[in-house]
Amino acid sequence: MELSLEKSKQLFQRALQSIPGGVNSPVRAFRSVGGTPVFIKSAKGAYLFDEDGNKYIDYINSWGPMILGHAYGPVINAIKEKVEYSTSFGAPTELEIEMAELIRSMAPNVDMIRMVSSGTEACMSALRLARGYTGRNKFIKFEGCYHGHADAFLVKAGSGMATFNIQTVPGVTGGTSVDTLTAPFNDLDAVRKLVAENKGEIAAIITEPIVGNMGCILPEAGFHESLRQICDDNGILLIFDEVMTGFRLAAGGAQQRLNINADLVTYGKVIGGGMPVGAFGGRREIMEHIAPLGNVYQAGTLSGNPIAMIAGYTLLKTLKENPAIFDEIEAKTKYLHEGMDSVLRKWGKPYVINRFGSMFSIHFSEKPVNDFASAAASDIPMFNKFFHSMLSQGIYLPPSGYESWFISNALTNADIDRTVEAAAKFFGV
Ligand code: HOZ
Repeated sequence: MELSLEKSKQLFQRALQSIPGGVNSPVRAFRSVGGTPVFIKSAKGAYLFDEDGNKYIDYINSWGPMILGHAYGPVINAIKEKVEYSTSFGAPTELEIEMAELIRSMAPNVDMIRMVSSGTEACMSALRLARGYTGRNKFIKFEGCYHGHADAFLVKAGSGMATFNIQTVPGVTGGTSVDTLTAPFNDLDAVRKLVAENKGEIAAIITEPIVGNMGCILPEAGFHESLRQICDDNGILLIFDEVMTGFRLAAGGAQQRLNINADLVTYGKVIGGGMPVGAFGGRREIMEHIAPLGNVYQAGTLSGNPIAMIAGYTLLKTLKENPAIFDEIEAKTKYLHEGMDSVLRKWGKPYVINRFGSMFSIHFSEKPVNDFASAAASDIPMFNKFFHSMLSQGIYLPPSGYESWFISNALTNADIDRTVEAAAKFFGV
């Protein structure tokens, strides 16, 4: 079936005149999968509706935050009520305290938390804090992990950097990236080697505990436990980037699911219920180095913005009060996994499904996909064909083989059945 995308095509042509690449974030331009990006008009529950009136089952969910589906009633009503009081003050509010207290009550090992406006800001600020606290400059990140677009992180990064095969970013100076050390995800020997070669110089190891920016990639048994130990033995801070996993995998995020305490943790879009929010938090003695208590400077007029706070607060409170949601959403993801598995097995060619909680991805690969090299070796052109077939059948997957799918609890088993049928049609089984 060919979708009618006339309006999207017109809008894209118009967008190209005034917005670089026609989009405000590269992956959504569809350049790697090809074709015209779909322009979205509205969304409700598990569905997206585009400008041409097409309906899609959504497996992106705004890259994570729509855990309870789009336009979730209590979040929308809370925003409507709050907006009457003005949209920004640049001054403290009681709601920010309530938000901080709520996050502390849910996330392990977070004594204090500072709000920012995006995951990028959260990771950038957490790294600055780790450097300021330890008095060291270098840090280790993993190949294919994406921690936002701050200069220091744009080395061997995943997400759009991987999608567009960008090796070095013009504008990021050698001086900025010289302190960024990289290791393959799941490769403890590489981490130990870097730590030994840079003894006493490494401020932090930052990782996505479950990676979502090279597809969904899982840690091997003992990986995070060993990272924790290496950090403890060497005075290095462990930073968990929970922009995707926080409050999605469990009330206490990946820290709770993996039973690992990070020293600092970063959050993003989830804690704004889809509004532009980020945060970084951790142990009191570290967080007390942030200005105005300490000299590690970090600031923002829109930090703790009341509309973003009420949206996030309402979502997180719902998740805290209804922990069964995490089981339900995981059961749905498992159901999707089983359905896709049965289709792909009949197809008979190599594939790998990775799943953790409500994160999921399919790589067309003969070998296990557990790091960037194995993700990059998968058949990306095959993914691109799969993406377009699914899109034309009303299933909206991430427009890149280097992104995780995110499942919402608004999704029904009937939606999943429809998704699996669409896949079966593509694979001819
Ligand atoms: N970097 C995001 C996914 N990892 C995509 C952001 C977007 O295009 O909205």
